Amino acid sequence: MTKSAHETTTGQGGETHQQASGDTRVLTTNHGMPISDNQNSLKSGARGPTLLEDFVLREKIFHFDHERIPERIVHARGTGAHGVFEATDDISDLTRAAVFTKGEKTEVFVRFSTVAGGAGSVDTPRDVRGFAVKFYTREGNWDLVGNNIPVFFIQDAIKFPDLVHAVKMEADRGYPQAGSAHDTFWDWASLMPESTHMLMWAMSDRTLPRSLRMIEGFGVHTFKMVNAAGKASFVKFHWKPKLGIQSTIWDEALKLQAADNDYHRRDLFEAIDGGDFPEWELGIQVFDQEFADAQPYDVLDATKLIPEEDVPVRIIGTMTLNRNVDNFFAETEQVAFLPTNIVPGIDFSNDPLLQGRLFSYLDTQKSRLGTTNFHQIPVNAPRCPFGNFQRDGMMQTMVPKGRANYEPNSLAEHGEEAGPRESAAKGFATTNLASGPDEQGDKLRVRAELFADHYSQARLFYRSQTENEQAHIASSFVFELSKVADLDQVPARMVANLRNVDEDLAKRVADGLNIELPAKAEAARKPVDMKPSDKLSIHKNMKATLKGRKVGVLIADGTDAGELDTLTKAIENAGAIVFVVAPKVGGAKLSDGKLRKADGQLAGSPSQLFDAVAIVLSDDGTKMLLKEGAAVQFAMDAFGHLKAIGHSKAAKPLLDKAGVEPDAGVTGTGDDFIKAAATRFYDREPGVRMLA
Ligand code: HDE
Repeated sequence: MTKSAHETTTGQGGETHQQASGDTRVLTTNHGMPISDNQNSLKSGARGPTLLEDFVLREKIFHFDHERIPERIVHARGTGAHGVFEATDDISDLTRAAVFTKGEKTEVFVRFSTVAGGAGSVDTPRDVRGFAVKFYTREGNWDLVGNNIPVFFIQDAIKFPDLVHAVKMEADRGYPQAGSAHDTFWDWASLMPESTHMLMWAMSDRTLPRSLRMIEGFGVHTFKMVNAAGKASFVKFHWKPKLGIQSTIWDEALKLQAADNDYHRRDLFEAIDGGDFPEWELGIQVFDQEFADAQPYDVLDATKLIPEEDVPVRIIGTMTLNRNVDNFFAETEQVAFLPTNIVPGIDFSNDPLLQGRLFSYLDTQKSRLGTTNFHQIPVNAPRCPFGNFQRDGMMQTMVPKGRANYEPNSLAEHGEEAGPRESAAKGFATTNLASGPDEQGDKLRVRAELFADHYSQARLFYRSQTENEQAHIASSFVFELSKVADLDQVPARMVANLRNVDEDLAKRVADGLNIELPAKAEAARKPVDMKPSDKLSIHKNMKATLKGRKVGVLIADGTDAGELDTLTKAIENAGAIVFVVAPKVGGAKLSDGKLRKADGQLAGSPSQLFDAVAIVLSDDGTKMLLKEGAAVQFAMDAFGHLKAIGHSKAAKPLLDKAGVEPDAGVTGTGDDFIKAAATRFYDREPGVRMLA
């Protein structure tokens, strides 16, 4: 149902209340009084002063003045959507959580985010993406607040404020916004060897997603699952996108920032709006104490992952995002995720990063949303019945009846409503399964022994990448470190750390910066060689598909109508969206004399917005566009960003001018293009840019 502006939604059930006036068409004050004039303030004479008496003006401006709430200290820029999770496998041997009953469907709300930038920053910086899912289960809300990278920068929550201060805009100058390529971040990172593994991921194409629909998600920490008999197992959570993982490349991401600040949120919104619902599979890695004890890393250390080759990911459900929010502020901005939102059958581990998070998120919601009653905001409220004896507070919207606001009470004996009671059988119970030695004992400000290995998995990650991906990582380090003013100290310190990861990588970065190779940093614990894991590479796991993709088709006056028609049908049949670009947005007059409307004007629709492009022009159209820089750039960037370019024969001079050289990705406009458009041509890269 589409709600009109004058309706308000309140309460847990999301029911719609009509205004007190009884007439839903009449604009009213917040207190229901019908307003006769909402455009002119009350004045003493037509040119006289505005009167204090004007409560309509006062209420409107008062409310407006307070429209903003503090943005999230991290993950401020985000976008959300509703959906459903369906459990597809019987895992009652592992957990008693109702959400995992085979066939059970649970409503979800997901918020994706960047980490460092403010709410008004861009969608495509090099940054980690938040992947936070709220499951409204029948046993209460379960929030799986993860990222698109399976490890984290630090091992202990006490370091988080330092990490965040270092990466966000610098304190004195207020820039740079939304990026890690600056002094304070690399100063901190080069002094923090435990961040090295995460840095490898951050410098890889993982932080340049093509679409939020094409990212993986990870719970990061080790959690526990507990079955009905109380038996606990360790688990790691994974989200796998059905569209496959797909990233852009750095030059493309930079240009995307200029072409469309909102690239990712628009992409997600439009896909859902168009009925192309993004889907992920939820998988778990399950292991026991014996496995944990045998690994060269600590499973409680959030800077480590468990290779999928060692513990395969078992798929247990599917999530489909099928509904956009009705109101960005009410839902996406006000949604409050809490790692402490857990349900019976799932439990925490002693990961010291997770333990710190269990404190942090509740605090932050009170500061952001201003009240302890933030759980009553519709997007946060459980869908199952809930109740306790917590009462009152700012913005209380529930109206509990009767006197029962304490326990124990015996009010029921007098026939009064006595309120809810705890249930040992149904309730959450903390498991006492320890994951190894030292989980209890003396009070110490220390970390467990294996946490001192900072490099083995950074090496594992690097060595699991394709040659091209390794070159991207080396080039990202060079780019980011070249933005550091203190060239003498910081980059050298970073490269000294990288020598513990991989000598070749360290050399490439030093070369790229043109600095001397520094002495190797001393490692707190000698790294070990782990077996490379193909699953850590994007390129080794990419799907050749046009599903969920967008193809830009450049046309102009004179374009062959038949060729265009056949091509667009073929693209659509392959599952992609066709976006027609023309010099004028009103369209182009095709060979059949008919006007073909464009979806975007050439100057505002550069090729970085598309996964592949086709250039369908007549001789005259080509002649005209040879004089249009945006058209030449369209082809040049598509080529430089390693995309397929399909073209009509007549368009060849435009491609020549753009420096497009023939290769497997440069095709005609027939089937060869449809096949090529499903992939990218990474082999082309050494010919178009110098990588480290
Ligand atoms: Fe967060 N994090 N975080 N974080 N985090 C927040 O909570 C924090 C960490 C993650 O879309 C804040 O509501 C601490 C790891 C996501 O609303 C805050 C530590 C992971 C989101 C906070 C971490 C995350 C947040 C800011 C170290 C991946 C966005 C606003 C112990 C597993 C959720 C808010 C959304 C948000 C604290 C580390 C993911 C301040 C103290 C590790 C996806 O509470």
